[in-house]
Amino acid sequence: MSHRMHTFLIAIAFVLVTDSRAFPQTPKAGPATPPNIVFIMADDLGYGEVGCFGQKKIQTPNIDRLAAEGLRLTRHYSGSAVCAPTRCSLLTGRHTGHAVIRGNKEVGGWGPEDPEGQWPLPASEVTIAEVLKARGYATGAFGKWGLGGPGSEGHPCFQGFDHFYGYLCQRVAHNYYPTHLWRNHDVDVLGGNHYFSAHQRLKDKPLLADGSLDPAGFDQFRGKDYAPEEIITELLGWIRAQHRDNPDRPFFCYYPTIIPHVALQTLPEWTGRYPEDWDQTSYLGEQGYLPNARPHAAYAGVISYMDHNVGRILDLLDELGLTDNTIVVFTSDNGATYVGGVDRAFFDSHAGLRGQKGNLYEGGIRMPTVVRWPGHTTPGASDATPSYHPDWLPTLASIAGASAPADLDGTSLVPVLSTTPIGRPTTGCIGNLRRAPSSRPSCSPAKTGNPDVGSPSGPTWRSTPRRWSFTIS
Ligand SMILES: [Ca+2]
Repeated sequence: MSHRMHTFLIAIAFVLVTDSRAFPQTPKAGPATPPNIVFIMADDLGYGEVGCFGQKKIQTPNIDRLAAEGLRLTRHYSGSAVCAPTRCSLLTGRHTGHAVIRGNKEVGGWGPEDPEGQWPLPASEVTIAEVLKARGYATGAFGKWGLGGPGSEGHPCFQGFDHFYGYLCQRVAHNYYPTHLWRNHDVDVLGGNHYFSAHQRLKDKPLLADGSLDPAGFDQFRGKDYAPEEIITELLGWIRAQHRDNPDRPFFCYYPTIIPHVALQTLPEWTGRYPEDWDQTSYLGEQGYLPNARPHAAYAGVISYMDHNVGRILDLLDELGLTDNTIVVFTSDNGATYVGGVDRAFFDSHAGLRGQKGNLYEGGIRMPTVVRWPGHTTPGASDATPSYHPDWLPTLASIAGASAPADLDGTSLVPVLSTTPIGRPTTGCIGNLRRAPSSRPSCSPAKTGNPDVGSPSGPTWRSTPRRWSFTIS
């Protein structure tokens, strides 16, 4: 075993395997006025894809600002290596050995008339939103839900959120120009868009008469109403309304943006910020999702647009005088993708870490994470304490002075945020579990096509009746 692999495996063992029973989550006396909480989660953003985590090509000045004013967590891990189980782990404080959503299990279908949604989060689960709502918080979610479709018990409005706007269904979120989004239980029609599949190919490169590329040949993969812009507009309006109508009531704003998850559908003004010579060839859809005339520039552009939206939130907090009493967290849900025209090597998307989305190697699960908590985090600091998404429920409950369920897997990071070392227990798991709790979990190398998944030298699974955990081979 190489030294690098050995180091990696130790890290996996240390981080991924936690047992909260050694750390009961005793509610703590909270402050008289709990802080507002803005929790931003990117979608498929790699560890090295923002400037403050080493990115050289993609401009992310606002996330970098957040890091300069806050704390970087340099060994913070996602709840899973794909979308839905990460969201479940994050919101319920349980790792994928205990969490009820363990894979992107679909409900409905891929056609425009098929029902939307993924396997719903059961009503019995307690989410961060429910914990904070019980403490008096206003709660809003904006972006990609993925834990239950329309009318299901997993719907965000049945899981503690007063207000939801965005995509309920992850499949629909493959298209940045959907025919509709959801506002609470109601369809919000995006009248400027017409339905088209987010999974298409161009047989031939579209050319002009002189043989040069015809950019208009890619226009069929765009609409007029750009969902990420609709979502950030709703979010900013909601924060503004909270401040106007309930200035003494703290809020929890959960922003699981769809960016930079493919399809590559970037606003032209953001693609145009990056060099023409980055893209000698177009992406015609060979690896799924949608073609793009300038895939490198589009990928960098959409991340910079996401960063711009982070900046709009920070600017609004400044404008409303809320910055000093608002904790802002930025993280991602899993590593960068390997499909849809994304070039991880070009961007060094994982800062040299092995693996990618869908992997349980570092590239799949170590997340670029920043926390700004004025008066607590040290500006410009970083901390390498292993931590992961299930830690956020007990952390935010502690900060808010709210009561959290006792049987969580996460551990409060409040000491870490104040740069105080904590010891961590050493059992638990992060998994990419695609099956029901009663069946054997799988990393499904055949499905992902990733040679790193389930390789002989990688983590393997061991099961007990209510518990899954890594063993290290
Ligand atoms: Ca994702």
